[in-house]
Formats: sequence, C-alpha cells, structure tokens
Amino acid sequence: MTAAAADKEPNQNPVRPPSGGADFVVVANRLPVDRDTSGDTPQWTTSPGGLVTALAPVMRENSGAWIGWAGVPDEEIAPFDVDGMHLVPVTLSAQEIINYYEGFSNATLWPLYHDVIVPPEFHRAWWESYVHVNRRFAQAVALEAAAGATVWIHDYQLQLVPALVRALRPDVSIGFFNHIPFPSVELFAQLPWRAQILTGLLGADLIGFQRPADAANFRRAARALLSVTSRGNRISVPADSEAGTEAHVAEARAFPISVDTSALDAQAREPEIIARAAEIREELGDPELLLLGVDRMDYTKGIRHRLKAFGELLADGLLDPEKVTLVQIATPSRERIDQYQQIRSDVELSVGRINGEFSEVGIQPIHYFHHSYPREEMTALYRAADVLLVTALRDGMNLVAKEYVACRPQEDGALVLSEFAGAADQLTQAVLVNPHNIDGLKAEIVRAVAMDPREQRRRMRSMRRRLFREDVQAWSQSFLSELEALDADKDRTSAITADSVPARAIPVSAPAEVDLTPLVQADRLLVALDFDGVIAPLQDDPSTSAPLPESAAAVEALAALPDTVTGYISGRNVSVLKQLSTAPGRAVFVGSHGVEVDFSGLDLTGAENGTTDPAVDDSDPFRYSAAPTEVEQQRLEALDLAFERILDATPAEGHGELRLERKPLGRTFHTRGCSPNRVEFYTEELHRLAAEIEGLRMIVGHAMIEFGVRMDTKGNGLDNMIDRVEATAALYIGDDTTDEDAFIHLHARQSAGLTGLSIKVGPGDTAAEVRLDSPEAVAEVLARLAAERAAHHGLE
Ligand code: GDG
Repeated sequence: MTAAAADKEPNQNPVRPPSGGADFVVVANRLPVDRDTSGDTPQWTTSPGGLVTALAPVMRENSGAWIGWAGVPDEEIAPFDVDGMHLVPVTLSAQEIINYYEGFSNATLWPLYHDVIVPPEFHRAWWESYVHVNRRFAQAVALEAAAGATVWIHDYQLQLVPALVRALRPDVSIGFFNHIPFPSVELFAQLPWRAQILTGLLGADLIGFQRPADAANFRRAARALLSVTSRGNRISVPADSEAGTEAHVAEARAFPISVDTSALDAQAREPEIIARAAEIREELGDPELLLLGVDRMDYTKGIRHRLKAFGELLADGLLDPEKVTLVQIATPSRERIDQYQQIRSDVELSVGRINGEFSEVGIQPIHYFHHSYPREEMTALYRAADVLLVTALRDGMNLVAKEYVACRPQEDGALVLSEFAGAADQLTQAVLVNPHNIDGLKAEIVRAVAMDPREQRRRMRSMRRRLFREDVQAWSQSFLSELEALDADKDRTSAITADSVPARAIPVSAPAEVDLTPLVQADRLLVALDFDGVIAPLQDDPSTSAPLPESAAAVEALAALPDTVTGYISGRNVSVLKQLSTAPGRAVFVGSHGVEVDFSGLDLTGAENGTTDPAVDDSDPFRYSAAPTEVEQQRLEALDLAFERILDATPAEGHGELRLERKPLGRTFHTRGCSPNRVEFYTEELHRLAAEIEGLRMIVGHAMIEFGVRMDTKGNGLDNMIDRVEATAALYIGDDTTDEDAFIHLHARQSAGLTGLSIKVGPGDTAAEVRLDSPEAVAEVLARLAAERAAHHGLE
C-alpha cells in the first residue's frame, strides 16, 4: 500500500459497528501487564506504574477496558481480566514492532519531539506501518466502546487514533494525552506527515499535554500547518467529508501528570523500607553523601552530561570520592535501536573512565546498574539518597523527580532538576539547572550537596505539599471532568437548529407513496412519534392540543398488535404527555427532550388497552428519572430568576408575553403569540442566558426555547427507547428542529443494521428520509401501517 492510500483508507471500513460493553476505554501502546513465564503456566502480572494506579479505580467503577499490545510479538491473545481490569490485546507482528514501534514511534517521533537531540529518521515504510497499527487500535476501540463511552488515548505512538475513532464512532467522547513534549512548529514542520498527525490528534475533543508550552506549540502547529482557527485553548476543527466526520471544537491544554503521592509516602515510611535504605548505604560503604540518578537508558535523560559534571567535580576536588557516591540506575530501554546502543556505550565508557580514575580499594565513586528493580527497592533508594540528579535535556514530565519528593517523609534531601523537564513547572523549589551548561550544573550540584538542612526542609516541604494536592488521581480526574464538561458544552454550543444538522430539502410525499413494507414485516417494531405538530395539530395554547381522532385510532390499533410498541418522544413532561396522548397504558414515553423516560407500558403486555399500572405513581415527576442534583437545582433557580428579569425588561411596544413552563429538569420559554419585535428581544435575551449559566443545554424549537439542566436529547431518548423495546425496526416521525437529532440517531442505528424510517412533517431542511405535509398525512400513514401490519400478522 502506498502512503497516500494509507492516508485515505482508514474510514472506509466499519461504519458505526455494534458497540461493546465498556463505558470507559483506555488506549495505550502497552497493556499494563507483563507475562510471567517463571511458573508452569504463564501468568499476567500488572506492571505497577502511575497510569495504572490513576486509571484502575476509574476502570473498575465504569466497566472499563484497556486496549494495548501485550508485549509479545505475533501472538493473538484473547481479552482477559487482571485485577478487575478488562484487557484487550492488540496483536503486533515482529515486523510492525520494527516499523511502527522501534521505527516511526521511537526513531522518528521520539527524537523529533525531544528537540532533535539526535536526528530523527523519516522512512515511508515506517509511516505506513504506523498508519496500519493506529487503524487496528481504532477498530478495537470502535468494537469495545459502549454507546456514548469515554475513550482516553495515550501518547505519541497512537496520534492517528483520535480521528479514526471519531469517524468510526461519532457517539463517543475522545480524550488524548501526550506524555512527551510537543515540539515547536519549526521542528515539527520537518515531519513529512505533519498534516496527518495534526488531523489525527484533532479528532479528539480534548488533547492534553504536560506543559502549557507543549499545548501552545500544538495549537500553533495546527494553525500554521492546517489553517485551522483557534481561540484560547479551543481549536475549530472543520468537517472532513473524506473521513466522514462533522465539524467540532477540540480543546488543547496542559494537564501535568503526577505520581500516587500518598502511596509512595506510605511505602517510604514502612519499617522494611527504612531498614533497606540503611542497608543500601551500608553496602555502598557508608558514604557521607549519596547521590542518585534513575532513568531509562535514553539519550534524552542527560546521563552523559550528569556524569561529565560529576567526573569534573571529582577532578576539581569539589567532591571527595571518599565521601561521595553516585548510584546511577539506567534501566534497559529500546535496545535494538542504534541510538540507544550508542548512548549505552557512551554512558558505560564514561562510568568506566571516572571509576578507573577515582576508585581506590574499597572506594568506588559511581555504582552503575543497567537493570531494573522492584518498586520497593526503588523506594528504598529514594529514601536512602541525599540528592537526586535529574538532568534531562528534554523530558515531558519526569516522574522520577516527583517520586523522589514523595518518598521523603522526613522532608530532607535535595532535588537537582533540569528546567527542560516538565516537572520543573511544579517543583519550583528544586535546584533548577540547565544541563547543557556543565559549569552551571556543577555549581548547582555543589549547592545542593552543601544545602543547609533547614533550607532543604523548607523546599522539600513546599514541593511535597504541592504533590499531595496535585497527585496522579487529581490529574486523571481533572482531565476526565474537563472531557465530560466539553461533552456537555458540545450540546449547548450546538444548540439544535435547522442549520446545524446535515439537512436537505426533500419533496413532500403523498401518504400512499411512503414505502412501509420493511416496517410491516419487521419482527419487533417501534413506532416512535413526536406529539405536537405530528399527532396533534399545533395550537397557540399548547394546553389545548389534542390528537387527531384518526391518529388516535391508528396509534391504538398499532399498540394492540403483537410485537408492536408505540412511543412518544416529546419536549413535554412525561406526565402531561401521558394525559394528552392516546393508548397511554401501552405506550412508552420519553419526555423533556430525552431527560424523562417512562417505559412502564412495556410491563403491560396483555393488559387491556388504556389501563394503567396501579403501581405507577404518575404524580411523581421523577419516577423515571433522578431528581435534580444540587447543582441542577441551582441552575433551575437561576432560570426562574432570569425569567422574572426578562419580563421586567420587556419593551413596551408589541404584544404577547414570554411564558415559562416548569419541567422537572428544565424550563421552557414560550413565545407563541408574541409580536415579532418581542420574539426578537426574548430570543436575544435567552441566548445571552445560555452563555451566562453554565451547564445548560439549549434547544431552539417552534416559538420556544428550552433549557435543560441535564444533558440529553430526543436522539438519546430514541436510542434508549429502541434498546428498551428491543426493536428490530423503528419509525420516527417529528416536525420540529429538535427532532432532527432523533433522525440522525436513527440513521446511525440504520447503519448498524436496524430497519428504520424517518419522517419529517412540514417544511424546512431535514435529515429525515421522507417528508409529509401535515398531521393529517401522518394519520393516513399510521392507519396504513396499522392495517398492513395487522394483515401481515393475519389479524384483518
Ligand atoms: C514518559 C515521558 C513522563 C525506572 N526505573 C525503574 C523504574 N522506573 C520508573 C520510574 C518512573 C518511570 O519508570 C519513568 O518515568 P519518567 O517520567 O521518568 O520517564 P519516561 O519513562 O521517559 O516516561 C516522561 C512519563 O512518560 C509520564 O507521563 O513523565 O517525561 O518521557 O516511574 O520510577 N521502576 C521500577 N524499577 C526500575 O528499575 N520499578
């Protein structure tokens, strides 16, 4: 496949496949487990890390799934559960590990994103593999995510996944977090596939970075290279007809990652850890001062610069090898990549030279370890060390620095920290260094080593306080709640109006022309209807609405048929809707634009037409939906107040007055009967209100504007109804702009295999398939459907 083909292909395949069961999906290159083959049968053990700690509770609460590579090439592994987490392996071939992982991810993107410390390599075969693997990850997400799920994609290996997921599953909420820096546009622009990467990322609703500077670099790159516009943190992403995505807003901002501070602090206080820390010092020959470096063996970590400074300090006599020891742990990493072999030999050469020069019998200035240790040993090392050296040349965050601070319950010790690590933004009380400046680095190491204990305590205390507040749990919570807020916002900013949906002008059909055959023959049919303007002609005073007798008869006939359920989906309250509608005992209801539901009609199969379940207390408006939360209640009160204010300010000229309808979870402002200048005034005021009160969902309809304090739409209501009824086919008829959402949802269900028909009543562009001109025409269609379906069941 050519690179160009790879760019275009992603979205041709599954269109909205049936959704799986996970409400929360984490996507990362690696699953958080390692295979332990030491026993007779291989076992999976969780690899402890900050990300797992932060996300495991969210995963358990939300029936979450984690999608990633299991670390074993060429092996198809079935999904499995470990520690209450559902893990879904994505298979990578040995060749893909070379091209996608070692190649494009770690020899193209990694160096490019870390300020080209080593030159990035650009190879088209690597890119193709990256596209391929990203697509496989996106498909796994599309199959695993439940309807409306939250999907959180991690890191530079998966930058195309957000847009691919958006195209496959427009219903899910998509977050992306970049763990490594995002380079300046001048460097990023080198990437031959820069536009594809930016477009991939912009598929997310929220794009998180470690530092504000990274987020700013990203926004600048998007503006400069894709010609998108941004305002503050928000980028307007245009629709992409090729990918099949609609226009949306993506927010790009910083969410600095952190560590599980309390857990590390608690571990560092355990007697075994304290004893082990003392033992480590003893085994090292009881140095007066213990310096520590902990890094993956990576050229970004500045290990060579650190060793150079340390070696020179020994040579200068500013550090005494008899008193000072440096422990350097460099855990093996990406060992098949040339640049990593190079850094390892450079480091080892340097360690060898320094030790060769300054060691005596019983004295060794550097203890170097090229292997990894259990977490307890790391904590003991942090607890044992007087000074931690973090000299990264570029680092997204650097968790080692934060772990050291968390592991110092006695508030002593000093942290030397590179200003090129993201952690420098939070750990401002560290001894900050520019590792490129070897003289400066040396001076700052001396300063840390000689720091007065009171000064150490003051700095350490302040850093710890911040880390307790800004721990990894706070990090994931703030990211996820921002993502959720954006989702809510989305509903509001896209207040459903006729011009904000992909609508078309379609001709009016005669009732007799509408093809009802698929519905007539369906195994289990849902007939879902809007009420006003569909079953009942519109009235100036909504309380006088009544169904047309022909419609009432047709709905009753339908409700009496086997495997046929009638339902109403309306902006009205469920309780009002029940009174006004026809066949209420058998029907199901979604009221207040999706917020309230009443499916009790489903329990009445076999009961007489029109009877109501005696157990149903219709006077309780919250019987089928939760009562407003405190925040929702405050918003309702704010709306009531605003209503008074608007009435007071109503201009004298004109006639008709704004009317308020109170609903359990919203307020509807009616302007029916008002003169045009008053309608204009009210509409303007109400739009202003939408911007003033947070968390409102605004729906603009015929002579009314509704504000919901809970987020839902007729589209969600219809989905809910289809699922509860277990329908194999659904008809939806609506007349209002609020019904467009239901039409769109029905289209999505049709793509996933449901038999469906959407009908719009009256003029205006619409996403529906068929247009009828009046409620009378609707009555005719419903009567035909009832008669033909009765005949199909042999019930004429
Ligand atoms: C990337 C970004 C960003 C190390 N050796 C051992 C061991 N470790 C643990 C450390 C720490 C983690 O590995 C390394 O995290 P860093 O943040 O320092 O660096 P990267 O691996 O480059 O991580 C980085 C991070 O993502 C998170 O967003 O901060 O900037 O480059 O937790 O303790 N752990 C154990 N034994 C070892 O020998 N158990």
